[in-house]
Amino acid sequence: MNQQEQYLFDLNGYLIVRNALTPEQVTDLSGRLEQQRDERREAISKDPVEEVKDRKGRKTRKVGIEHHLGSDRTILGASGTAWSSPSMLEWGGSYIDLIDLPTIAPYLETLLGKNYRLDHDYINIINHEKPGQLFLHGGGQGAGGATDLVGPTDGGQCYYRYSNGRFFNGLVAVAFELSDVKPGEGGFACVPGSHKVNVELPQEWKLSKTQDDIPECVDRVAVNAGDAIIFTEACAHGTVPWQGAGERRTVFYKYCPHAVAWSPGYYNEDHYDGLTESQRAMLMPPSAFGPNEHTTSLWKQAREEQAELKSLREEVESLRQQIS
Ligand SMILES: O=C(O)CCC(=O)C(=O)O
Repeated sequence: MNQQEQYLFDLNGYLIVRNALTPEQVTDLSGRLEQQRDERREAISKDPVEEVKDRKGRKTRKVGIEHHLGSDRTILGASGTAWSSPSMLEWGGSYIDLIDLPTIAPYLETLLGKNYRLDHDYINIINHEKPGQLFLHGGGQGAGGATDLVGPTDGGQCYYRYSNGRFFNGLVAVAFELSDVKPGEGGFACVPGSHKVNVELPQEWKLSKTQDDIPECVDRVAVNAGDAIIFTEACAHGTVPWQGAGERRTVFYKYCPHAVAWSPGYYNEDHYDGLTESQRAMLMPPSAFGPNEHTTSLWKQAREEQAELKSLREEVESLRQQIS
């Protein structure tokens, strides 16, 4: 991350990394996504209720799943434990490579420090059928306010600061664009500089149902397929309603320091083959100690217990079926 980029990030709270992905990676990510969408459409047509649970333990309905794939990691998988929440990492290929991408890693290291972790991932798809609306959220020093999406639980985790020659961020998002987003079409937007603001975003600016309602202080960001937008969650941001002919498909990987946790669900590194040491460290659950010998063995034991629980549950279920 060069001096100019550091200056712009500190000034605006976001940065565009051009060609962060190769055309081959865009093709691979898009292909795997479309395969998932096809499979889900088919599954939903057969069974409209998915075997997933929301944060209150209720079964979630199919609605929106096609447009909001992957996980904000508040949805649990069929076994209903924090280690089983679905993720786009399950799609393999380039979705695994994105965990620790060489074109992005130097930015994350500068913005988060050496030991950071992947907290959650998801994909957002907007098109003329589901254009979405702009809901500005985030805001430095809790300036999103009490009605902010992260406000009610904001214990200061949505922070941004620069001191002693270092950046400090509570959550850094990387938005990988799989399609071109031309000026005026929609997509990522933010209030530049709001990661340092001390006054709550005016209520009437938080929600814009159409592009005409959007306040002037908002930057709307045009990008090409393969570009990545890196932003601090502390910058008030959201998605501009879509007006393009095609579709915007954006993959989000969100990172934080090891001591910070946003998601109540953890990645289970044992679910993925061939991970590098660095990728494994980034998937590790949170702790102030970061990845080291002690935490590695602690979490390994927790994963083993999780696997045992899963197999015991399967055994009980099979006995139950034999009895009934
Ligand atoms: O659509 C976008 O780029 C913004 C997404 C967003 O608001 C978020 O991930 O918190």
